[in-house]
Amino acid sequence: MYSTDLRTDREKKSADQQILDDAKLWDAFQKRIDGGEVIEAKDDMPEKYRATLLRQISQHAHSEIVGQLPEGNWVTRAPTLKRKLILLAKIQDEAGHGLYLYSAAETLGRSRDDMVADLLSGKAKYSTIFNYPAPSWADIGTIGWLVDGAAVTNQIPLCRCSYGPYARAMVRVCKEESFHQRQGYEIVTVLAQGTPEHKQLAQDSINRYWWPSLMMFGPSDSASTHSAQNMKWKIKRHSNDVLRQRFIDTTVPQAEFLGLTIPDPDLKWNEERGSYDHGEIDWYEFWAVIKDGGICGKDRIRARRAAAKDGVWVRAAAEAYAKKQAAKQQAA
Ligand code: FAQ
Repeated sequence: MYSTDLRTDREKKSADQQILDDAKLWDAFQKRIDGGEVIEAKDDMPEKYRATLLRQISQHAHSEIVGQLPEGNWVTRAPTLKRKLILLAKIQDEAGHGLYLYSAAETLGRSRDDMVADLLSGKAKYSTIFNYPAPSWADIGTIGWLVDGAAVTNQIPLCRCSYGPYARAMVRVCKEESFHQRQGYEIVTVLAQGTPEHKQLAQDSINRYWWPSLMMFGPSDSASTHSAQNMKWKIKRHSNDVLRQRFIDTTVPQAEFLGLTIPDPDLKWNEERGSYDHGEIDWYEFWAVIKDGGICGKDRIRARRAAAKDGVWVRAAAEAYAKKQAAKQQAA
């Protein structure tokens, strides 16, 4: 008899209808996913699917862009001209990955300017790995070998992600990341086969980067908030722990081949599982780097803000040029 619901019967009916319509949409959508269909930008999709994709793809794009910074610091100090050229090409690839990913994210209805604004304000996340310093040349090898290696392990399944624009962007990204992984391993190989001092540089770098690389796969499955739903929607094809284990199993023999040690005293081959057992990841450190930016977080954001400010005239010039070209074409 008494109610605080002030809606008219007609309004109530339309709200109930909306819930029914949403349920029908969700049901039909899940059937499409279960049937292996690819979802395209103009298709109907639940708002949560759109939002979680936008979140993941924009974080991924930011990671590619911020990821250029530790390597960028080494361009002027690369030991030879050949190394400098390879490093420059790799960094350019990462910029390209950022651009494909921002474009894929834009198909979900948010502008690149808005996404970048979130990065610059510190609101948006990017991979924790790029908040660690790269103080030696060996780190450039290790970033290629371990960081790109972890990235490509995580990203190959994304080529089969249910959202078409993201999946298609990932195909080229993965080809390039595989090349990055190999060039990194080659740098580490040269160091490992050099003088004892060279080998020590490589070992110190693995000691720095091993655990942060494992953290790139995200929290353990029991602490992952998005995994269950995103696997149901086939955005993710495997859980964080499954991919992390795949990376460990591939990488440990590569380190052994070079006579380098993985800094994990609990690492040992488990015959029964056909896989390596490993030590506990320091999740306190992981969440602290996400929350406070770790050692380099403030520098990374400062560098991106400076780039945005210094690049204003470049963007204005590019826009003016594009307008001039369009006007010329129209006149012709
Ligand atoms: N860092 O529920 P989950 C690269 C956050 S590209 C920071 O498990 P999800 C190329 C997560 O966002 C590297 N935050 O989340 C390169 C969520 O927070 P939210 C980047 C992290 O999405 C190489 C919360 O924790 N790759 O390296 C991290 O299901 C060399 C709960 O986590 C990608 O982005 C982290 N490590 O799984 C460039 C790949 N982990 O948003 C230059 C695509 C988790 O609720 C040089 N992304 N969080 O506030 C993915 O596959 C997924 O998003 C995961 C996380 C696996 C990263």
